[in-house]
Amino acid sequence: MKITKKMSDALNDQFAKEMFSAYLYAAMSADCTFKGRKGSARWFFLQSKEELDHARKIYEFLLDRGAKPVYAQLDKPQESWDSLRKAFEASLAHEQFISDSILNLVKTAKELDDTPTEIFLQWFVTEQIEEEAAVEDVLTRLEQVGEDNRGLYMLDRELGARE
Ligand code: OFO
Repeated sequence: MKITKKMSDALNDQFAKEMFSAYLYAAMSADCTFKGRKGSARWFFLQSKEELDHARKIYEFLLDRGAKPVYAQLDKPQESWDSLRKAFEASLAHEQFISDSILNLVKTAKELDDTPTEIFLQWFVTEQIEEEAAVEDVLTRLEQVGEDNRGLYMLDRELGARE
């Protein structure tokens, strides 16, 4: 079932957004490593890897539907965040942006009567719920810890236990 140009262009835009997500989280990981937050660095590094998997799913779907994945030029991500809390707030804002983008893709697939793409996107809709919830959970814990250095140290260690 060959895909329309409009749908493949929209999916290629999403492919670029997922690649940027990987780039953004890699930058957050580097910033945390530099500042001695090794646990958070690991958390963001694993998140970056997950984003590459998201991009890969779109890459494979495009090829399966007879369209070519295109590697777009990516923006330079921010390179430093004032605090762990600021980094996770930026992460939540980014995930909300990605969720909106996925929902717009679903709309486009519906308008084009493209059922395979609509079904393919269901995984991303569910994934976005999980991603937003995971970041919100970290933000709640950061709020509880406040400026307490020992609490921040413990939380950083916990984040480093992410599988
Ligand atoms: Fe963070 O979910 Fe993809 O982009």
